[in-house]
Amino acid sequence: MLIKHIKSSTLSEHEVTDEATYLNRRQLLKQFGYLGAASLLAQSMPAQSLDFFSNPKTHFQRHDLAYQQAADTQQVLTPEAKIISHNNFYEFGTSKSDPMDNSQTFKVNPWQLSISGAVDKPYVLDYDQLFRQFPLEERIYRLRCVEAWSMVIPWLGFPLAQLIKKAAPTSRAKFVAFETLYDPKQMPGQASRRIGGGIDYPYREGLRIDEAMHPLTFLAVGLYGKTLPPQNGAPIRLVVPWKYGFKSIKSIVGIKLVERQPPTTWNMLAAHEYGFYANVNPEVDHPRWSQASERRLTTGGLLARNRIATLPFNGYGEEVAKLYKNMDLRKYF
Ligand SMILES: Nc1nc2c(c(=O)[nH]1)N[C@H]1C(S)=C(S)[C@@H](COP(=O)(O)O)O[C@H]1N2
Ligand SMILES: [Mo]
Repeated sequence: MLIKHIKSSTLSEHEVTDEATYLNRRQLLKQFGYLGAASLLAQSMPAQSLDFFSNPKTHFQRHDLAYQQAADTQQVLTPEAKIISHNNFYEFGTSKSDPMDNSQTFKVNPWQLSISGAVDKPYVLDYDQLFRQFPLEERIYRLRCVEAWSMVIPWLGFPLAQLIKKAAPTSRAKFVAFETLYDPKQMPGQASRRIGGGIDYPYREGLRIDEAMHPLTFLAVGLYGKTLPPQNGAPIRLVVPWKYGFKSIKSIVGIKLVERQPPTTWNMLAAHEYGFYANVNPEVDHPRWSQASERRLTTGGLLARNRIATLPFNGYGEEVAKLYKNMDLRKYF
């Protein structure tokens, strides 16, 4: 198999790549470029840390933009332990610890992701192809949940645009519809409305085609240099950094190019609270709470409860505000 999949539940302390080591590795990558850094790392890192960074077969690419962005804004990466234990993945239960607790036997291999609909060349990717079909990059993105907490996460993956282009979309492709795996035997939240928060599964999401093709829109197959743990959406999940986290659908099996705006899970559940667009917007409050600020989950201790101002489009406005130029963002929230 291409990448060793370490189950987070079975990890002992020394096996977890700590954030300091991780940052050093990023430093190395920056100084020497990927190839030089990779060979250095292969010699200096303990065997259990061998992963995307040190495996020449994974085509990992340095992504200067991401590093630049992190340095400029002085973002502190959220510790890996937090990212993999504080999750929203209602298929495995509605409390923050449920996804980690209930997903460790979730089978991600074999997997099939189909790309279909208004395209000339529909295709299917199997598990190995998810990691090999497109060059992998690292992107450090802020993730802002609609519940007003946020993290800074180093993802590994590739732009959604590459996957879509390969399918040769037709002129009828105006939106993209995404679907999570439906497997109630593996996902207790799909087997019980009580456990699954009353959602009508499979979980569904959607983007306008120009949003989907935007270079920031990302499909992640890893985080912190390793394959995704199940609770974060293994083996492949969407990441749209300027939108509320619920748009970033996990464990995707279907991507369909469609003519009309597709139904989306949270909008179906409560249309007055969750819009189709769901762009992060400090000026448009959720009916039940303010969106003006957020709790940034960073280091432990006091900083873990850091309250910071929420930025329009989650701080990515320079890149994406133009997509919504003539739209009333109060109406299209
Ligand atoms: N299939 C599916 N995808 C999902 C969710 C979910 O419940 N089911 N929750 C969403 C929400 S509300 C958020 S904030 C992010 C959380 O991603 P993370 O757990 O990796 O931080 O996943 C999103 N994707
Ligand atoms: Mo969320």
